[in-house]
Amino acid sequence: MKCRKCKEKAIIKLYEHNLPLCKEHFLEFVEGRVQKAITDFGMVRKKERVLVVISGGKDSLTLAFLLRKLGYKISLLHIDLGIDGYSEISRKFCEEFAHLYQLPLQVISIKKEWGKGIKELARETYKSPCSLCGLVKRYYFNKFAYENGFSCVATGHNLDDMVSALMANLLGWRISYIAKQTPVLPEEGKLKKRIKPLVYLTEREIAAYAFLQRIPFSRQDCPYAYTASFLKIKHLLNQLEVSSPGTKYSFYLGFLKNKQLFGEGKVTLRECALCGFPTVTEICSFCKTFRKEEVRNYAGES
Ligand code: Q46
Ligand code: ZN
Ligand code: ZN
Repeated sequence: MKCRKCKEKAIIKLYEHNLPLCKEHFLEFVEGRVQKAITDFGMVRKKERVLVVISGGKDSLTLAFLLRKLGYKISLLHIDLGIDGYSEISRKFCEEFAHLYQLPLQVISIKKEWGKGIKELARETYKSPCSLCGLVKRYYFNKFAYENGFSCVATGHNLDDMVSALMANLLGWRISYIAKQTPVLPEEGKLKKRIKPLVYLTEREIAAYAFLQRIPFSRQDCPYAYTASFLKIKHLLNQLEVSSPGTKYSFYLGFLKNKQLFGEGKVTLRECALCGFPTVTEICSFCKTFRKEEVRNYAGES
């Protein structure tokens, strides 16, 4: 198999594009896809400050690596979830990455903030670890970006993540969530812009890029990953992709062309009466979950 561009030995075939590439041209391809996504969707300009959220896994660390290589001004944020036997390793990879590439890293520790890890907090608040984790991460990313003058928050969601989330929401006809599966969610008041520059790349392409660039990343899975229903959808979509290469890519591009069918996913936001951050209700979900006493006092006063 020869590289389509230079006829040297190919190291990978991108089935969805029917494209064999050598190492040099594959690296160029990946970098080009990230820059194209940034340009196509007007994600960010080089002079703006980007907060890259990293978990220690391959997608978020590869995103940080790529944005740095492409010349964007980035800082890193890691949320230490306090999951014993998992979070220590994730954090170590984030710290090593920041040190290796000389990037500023901020760590928010849930145990330090709330005295307990996600597992214990989930039990106390009658939520599943994943729904609490999602709530906590979204709240802290946004708060940190807002309070520290970042223009946007970048996450490592790839094409497989976007397509499986889209599919899961389509199966449940959650229209407002469907509308939100876009590469950019615009800024709204204190809600910072969120961008997904890896949206044109598959998990396989990112893994190959990380391997070739020798990016050290954690290979462990979160102990709660098995509970996420979209993983089953990811698996089904992968089977479909084997028989019909390019299905995921064309499905997602088709969504972007037709997304107006699902409305704009816009809701009227106001500021939380307790913390001041955006919410659709009087008090945000974060405060309802973590500031129960203040919520009771507020309800008593009003
Ligand atoms: S980290 Fe958090 Fe995931 Fe672990 S607890 Fe669930 S949501 S599975 S991306
Ligand atoms: Zn080549
Ligand atoms: Zn609040």
